[in-house]
Amino acid sequence: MDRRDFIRMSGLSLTGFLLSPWGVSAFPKRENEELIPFLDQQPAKSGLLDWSTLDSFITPNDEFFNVSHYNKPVIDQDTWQLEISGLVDNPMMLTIDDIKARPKQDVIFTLECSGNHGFPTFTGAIGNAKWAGTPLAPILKEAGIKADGIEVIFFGHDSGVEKRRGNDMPQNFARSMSVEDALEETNILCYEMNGEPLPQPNGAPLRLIAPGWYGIACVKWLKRIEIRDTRLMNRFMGRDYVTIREEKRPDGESVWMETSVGRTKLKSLPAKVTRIGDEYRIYGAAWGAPIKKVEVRIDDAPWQEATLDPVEDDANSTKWAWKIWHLNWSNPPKGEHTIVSRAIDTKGNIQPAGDSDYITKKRTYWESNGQVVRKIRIE
Ligand SMILES: Nc1nc2c(c(=O)[nH]1)N[C@H]1C(S)=C(S)[C@@H](COP(=O)(O)O)O[C@H]1N2
Ligand SMILES: [Mo]
Repeated sequence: MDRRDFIRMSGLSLTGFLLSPWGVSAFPKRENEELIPFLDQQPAKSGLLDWSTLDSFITPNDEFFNVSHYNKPVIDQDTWQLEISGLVDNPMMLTIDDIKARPKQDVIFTLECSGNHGFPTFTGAIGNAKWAGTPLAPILKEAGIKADGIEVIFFGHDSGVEKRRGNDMPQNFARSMSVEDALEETNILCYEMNGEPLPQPNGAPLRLIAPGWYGIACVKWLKRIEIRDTRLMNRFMGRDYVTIREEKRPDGESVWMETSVGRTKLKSLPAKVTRIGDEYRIYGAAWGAPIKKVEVRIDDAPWQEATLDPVEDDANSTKWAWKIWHLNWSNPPKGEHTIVSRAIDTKGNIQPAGDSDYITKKRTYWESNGQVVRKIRIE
């Protein structure tokens, strides 16, 4: 039974595809399908996404991963205020009611930790949620960034002691963006996740959601937004979350690059394989850039184009969300097989192979967007 049969049988949709509760994307699941575990399947780690059971476009709040580097502050919403200060004409203090009274904007955005796939056991630091809040740009414009302001620093309430050059420095978590990047109209100050109040581990009462950026940019438990005239080079901008890569120039010269982790990179993976009788199906996801197509290679066969799960006409609402895909695999021969996927973006860029120079000459674990190879045995 294919998807269309299922839709007909369930009588849920006349529009050609099954709408999720979010109305934007279904998941191409079939009834009564049996999961065939990958041979290299790691036991699901608690707190991380379990790809082998992926069956929903939206990641429920209680299954969403959490990453934090210091403490996880519990904040009293009633006394909390957001400070907007530094090189601005009109410094501001905003209560949560002030923020909720402002225009509301939501976005379905796949948040991935840039360390995801940096280690064999760290592969589920990703989730897709509908985030809602108020746009950041109008607030920055009301505050009036002065002409010499170039840097927007987002401080969290969480803090730790950083040791540098003989100093013990208690510091709040902080990440920054250029003024130009911070003013992008997609950025929101977020207080709602999947229709519920933003959960405490995800940054309540308020966090930045920066669609198109790795998780590290999306500062939780916001305390202060400060405009300055110099670049921030703290731990999270200039030490950790710095990718070291050896690159070769056309003349063969080696150039070692150190770059701050920022915007997401094109990525995909095969998430799980199921079967109904001899009708096998490979499911996966692709994200990190506007996806044009996903291709799958089984063993040494040519790349085959996977089917992207249809989304509503208003592609804008899912522009920043992962694309769920599947490939039917009928009557696979018995024995061991490898399955690998590669995403291709609308500019024609191809997700790099795991053994490409781009990936192997990267010496740090962040931004690991190489192709993911899975192994499976068909009995
Ligand atoms: N204040 C603060 N914000 C933070 C962090 C943090 O440690 N402190 N961790 C960042 C990292 S590395 C990631 S991957 C995301 C994780 O968001 P989540 O916990 O909602 O999944 O939050 C980011 N925002
Ligand atoms: Mo992260």
